[in-house]
Amino acid sequence: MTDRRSFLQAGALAVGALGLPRSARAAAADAGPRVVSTWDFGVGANQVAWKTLTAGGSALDAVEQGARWAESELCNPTVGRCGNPDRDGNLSLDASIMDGDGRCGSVAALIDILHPVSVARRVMEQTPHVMLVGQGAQAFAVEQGFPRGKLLTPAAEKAWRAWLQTAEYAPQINAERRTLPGDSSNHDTLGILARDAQGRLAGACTTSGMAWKMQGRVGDSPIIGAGLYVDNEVGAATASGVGEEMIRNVASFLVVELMRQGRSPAEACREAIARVVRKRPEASRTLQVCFLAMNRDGEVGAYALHRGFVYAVCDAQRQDGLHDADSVYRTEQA
Ligand code: SD4
Repeated sequence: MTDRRSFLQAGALAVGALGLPRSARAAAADAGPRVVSTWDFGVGANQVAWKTLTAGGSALDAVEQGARWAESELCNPTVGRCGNPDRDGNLSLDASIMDGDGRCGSVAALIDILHPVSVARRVMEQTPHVMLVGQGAQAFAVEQGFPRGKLLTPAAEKAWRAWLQTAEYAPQINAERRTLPGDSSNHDTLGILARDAQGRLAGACTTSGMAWKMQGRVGDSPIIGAGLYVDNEVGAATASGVGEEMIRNVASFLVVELMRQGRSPAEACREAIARVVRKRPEASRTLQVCFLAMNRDGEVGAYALHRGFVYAVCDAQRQDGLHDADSVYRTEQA
């Protein structure tokens, strides 16, 4: 039952989120190809994706290439080969990929394979399934010709040993901004969304998950609808931050559905963040959750719980755009 207080709250959010009519926004948006990614390293991922698009690749090819760049080229403590391990010292990777026709694939808790996003694409293209996990995902990857090898870097192992001193699991807001060596960064998932010249959409999401997670823990990034969702009719959304909150709210699907109902990408992301707050108001003070969305017209929006979430936008005008997302809590807490 809706009590008066929650009704008023919901009403206030709805009115605040009405924004521009869809047609006006569509006119404002440039209908050309565009790639958007989470965090500042998204600039590099976007540029790789952009090269793929301008060379005639599809949106799907573009997001895969952008994500692969983040998984290997970038030394990032929460994506790919440089990721921090779980509390037992295992580096396990999660990734998903989806196109606007609803085709999707994902892998979770994948160990010793460098490119989870490409394995996710193979799951999508070569199997009757959507998601493979753990040993099964690894066996499939090896069968598909992906090399297997230890990925944990000496720096990540050192950070893990340092963490073992206290063994306290406490995700930090915007830890990706701490770039000091040996630092125990926590949030750094790459979510990447692309729109190609034909107007097709695709997205990918790749991560090593939360540092020091329990063995077997799966976050939002490989869960279709939580960390990533794409629909050519409407738009695409991806997420970064503490994945449990995205899973609870099926958040990327929610963002796309809000856009379907007429919200702009920014309004949809803001409403999804409002749901996270309503569901767990106390927890939301100490956790970071971030959404990034692009509608089918190429209009981009983002919103976060806490200040500090940045996202990268790349198109024909500018390949290195970086923007601050608006947030519920305005002061930087980390
Ligand atoms: C997860 N959402 O596994 C990921 C972590 C993350 O930026 O986004 N870090 O919960």
